[in-house]
Amino acid sequence: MRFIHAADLHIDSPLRGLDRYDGAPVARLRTATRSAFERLVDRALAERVDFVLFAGDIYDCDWQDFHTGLFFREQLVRLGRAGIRVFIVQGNHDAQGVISKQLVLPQHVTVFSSRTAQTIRLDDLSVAIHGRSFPERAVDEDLVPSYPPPVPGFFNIGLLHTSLTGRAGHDTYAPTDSPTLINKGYDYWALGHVHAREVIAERPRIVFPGNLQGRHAKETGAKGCELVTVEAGGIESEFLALDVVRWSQVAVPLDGLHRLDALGEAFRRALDPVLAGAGDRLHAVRVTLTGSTELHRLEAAQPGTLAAAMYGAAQDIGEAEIWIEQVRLELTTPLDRGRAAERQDAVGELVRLVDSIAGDEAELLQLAQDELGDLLGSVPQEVAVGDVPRLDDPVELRSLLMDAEATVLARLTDSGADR
Ligand SMILES: [Mn+2]
Repeated sequence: MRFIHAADLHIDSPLRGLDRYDGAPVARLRTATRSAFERLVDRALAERVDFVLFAGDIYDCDWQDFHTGLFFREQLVRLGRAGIRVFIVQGNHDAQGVISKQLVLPQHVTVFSSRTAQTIRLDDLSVAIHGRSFPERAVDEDLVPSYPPPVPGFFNIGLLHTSLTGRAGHDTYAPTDSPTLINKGYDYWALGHVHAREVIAERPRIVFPGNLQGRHAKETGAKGCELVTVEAGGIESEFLALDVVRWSQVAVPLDGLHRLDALGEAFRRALDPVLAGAGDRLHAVRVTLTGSTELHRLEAAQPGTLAAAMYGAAQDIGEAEIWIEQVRLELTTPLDRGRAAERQDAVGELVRLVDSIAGDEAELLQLAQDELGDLLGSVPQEVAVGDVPRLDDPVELRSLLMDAEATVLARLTDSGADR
């Protein structure tokens, strides 16, 4: 017996703010959640699974129109034609109270009720599937006590949307804990809600498969579903990567690199682990340049130089398609600060000032608030996300201060880096 367990498809999730990226592959990013789901159906057919489980959040929110629901239904029909049954619990994003439009699903699809937990017996496979949907977005109670006891002699599966004891970045819904799940006596808990894949326990097997397709730079790494084979009571599980766009965050250390033409190689090295075995998809990469380099001075004299160098380096990579989502700078200029601070000129004065601010966290935070608070407060919300320094983060503020110092030093000394 084989089945697929997936969750958090978030089909047609709106990707906000793409317009501000020059040259973003907008169409491919927008259709990625759909394409990943089509790949899931392809694999289900190829692996000839007996059924497919969806542990909630198939949709991101109420549909704009019927296209979203009809797309999902069309893919379910493909499964039905191959005799593959489908079982669904609704989560916080696609709770009955969230999706206002109605669409009748095909016969081979079961959506669990939100009023009580139910058990569906598949007698031909000796499998019992227990589940309960979310009636509304917010479910505060532990749903597990309402789940029926296991069916003796059957392979028992619990289908549940939950945050468990809480997970960073995820709202708390239908909270429960692993002892409660284990004590239920089921063989497999097919969980959903948490977007990072996590195997909670082996026996019984308790798994968050993660979402099917990453949607932004914080949902990094391979995304997909679980392919589970049950034979003679043993469970074999395999993760299937189905994402068509893979998000990554890559740090490129530039310490000791002082020439622009060395950047391509440094980028390539940093990217190697990301591309290993995963070249056949679009890679969306957030790049952070770190370290102490003369190139910081060049950037200060001609802002945008380093980002352009990264875009150029991405163009040179032949075996995979790379889109650089953003280039962040966490750089310092190599400078003998001790000696510079002793100078009795503008350079010395600047370095002493910067050192004193950087060394005093309270002053740093105060300065940021005084100088930047009003300015940042007036930036529109959609611009502000991700791009604007956080005024309460000393690390980010120090980096900003070093950028400012490099800019002033470049003006004072008028010596660009080696080009
Ligand atoms: Mn959820």
